[in-house]
Amino acid sequence: MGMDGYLGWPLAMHLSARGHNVSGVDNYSRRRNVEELHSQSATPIKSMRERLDAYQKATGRRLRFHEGDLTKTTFTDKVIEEEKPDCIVHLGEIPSAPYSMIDVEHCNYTQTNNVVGTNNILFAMKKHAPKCHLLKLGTMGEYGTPNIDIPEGFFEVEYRGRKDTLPFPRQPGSWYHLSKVHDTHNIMFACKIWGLRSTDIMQGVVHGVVTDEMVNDDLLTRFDFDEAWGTALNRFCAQAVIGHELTPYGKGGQTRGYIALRDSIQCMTLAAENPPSEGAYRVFNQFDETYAVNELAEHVVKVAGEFGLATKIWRVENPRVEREEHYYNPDHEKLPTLGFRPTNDLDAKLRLTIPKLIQYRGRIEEKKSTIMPKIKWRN
Ligand code: NAD
Ligand code: USQ
Repeated sequence: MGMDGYLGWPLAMHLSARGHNVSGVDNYSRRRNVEELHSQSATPIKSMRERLDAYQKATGRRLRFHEGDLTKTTFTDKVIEEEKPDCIVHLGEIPSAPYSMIDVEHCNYTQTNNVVGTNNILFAMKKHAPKCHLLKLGTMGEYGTPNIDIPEGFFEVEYRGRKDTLPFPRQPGSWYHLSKVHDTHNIMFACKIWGLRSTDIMQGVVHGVVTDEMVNDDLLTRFDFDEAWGTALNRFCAQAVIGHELTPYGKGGQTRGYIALRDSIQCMTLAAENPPSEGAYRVFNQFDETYAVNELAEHVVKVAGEFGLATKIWRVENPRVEREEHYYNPDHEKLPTLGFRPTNDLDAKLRLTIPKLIQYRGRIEEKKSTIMPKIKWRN
């Protein structure tokens, strides 16, 4: 679900390359929503039809595809009845915190799209594919930034002399992140009452653009850099390439988990190929390392310098309401136990991303007016 997206397209190719039969769903809303904010992907992405043909030409393998909207119950029901999947990787949501903070329409659009789409999948699974594994992309941002360690989903609590294992508190920082919390509760409930099985992935911020399956540029995935659709490290790389100052917000001590695109693909593949048992709801925290945004900016300045790019850091006023200096220590043991190993270190990953963006510098230049943040958490 969400096969036309930043993660969906490279994941579909990777699963297909491993011999799985892959079918995708998308309504192309990401393309429209980016256009709505007058922005574009730095990489020139092909239409889905062209992507499917280019992939077949390069590999001899064909991916299946259904165009449609997951919030339409009959559409989602029909796709799952027809495909009877063993595993659904659900990436088909609106992923932008700033976009959800624009106004009531964007908040409601994000939350309705995400919560209703997920519920339609759960009900269709119950009816047509009750043994299917739902691999759902949540976000590390569900937990927020508490002043204690963050476990993988659940923790043991002792209160007034009694003990229990409970879901770890969620303290998200945007209407978008809240939509993921609502999904988490709905999925956990569906597993409990219907015996469905699910892995809820709390993923950190993804960065990078190149994966092994992108053997030519017709197979590239999207790469966004504007204030709403670009994520921190990707934005910094794009900024460096056009000589724009890097933009850590506020004090720049905001710390998050970050994961490279190819590592995210590796983790989702491991989770898909190692499903939980019937009725089980499990949570994986998925990231390579944690970094403060100031540290990210420093890494980008250093690696961009190797490509002859002189880059400065500009601490801009923070448009968000968030802690700018805080404790952050999330667990991430379950995926390494399944065999996950990050492919290489952050600087080596930046050395793959930056040259790819240099190739498409003109497309970033064209939309550079979308870089500085204008969407504010408190209007
Ligand atoms: P994306 O927007 O590029 O991909 C999502 C795809 O789903 C898009 O192609 C979009 O058109 C499609 N879609 C959305 N709503 C749909 C609907 N109602 N019906 C059919 N298709 C629909 O986003 P992404 O960056 O690839 O993220 C994928 C998932 O991973 C999201 O759930 C996101 O919240 C989560 N995630 C992303 C990151 C990140 O840094 N990119 C980090 C953590 C979690
Ligand atoms: N930030 C800056 N400067 C920028 C952009 C961002 O300092 O130019 C800061 C933000 O204020 C925030 C941190 O960097 O403190 C991360 O911001 P982000 O835009 O990279 O990430 P976020 O809004 O949290 O959302 C992204 C994806 C979302 C995913 C989430 C994972 O868009 O889909 O769920 O990362 S996580 O952050 O772990 O929740």
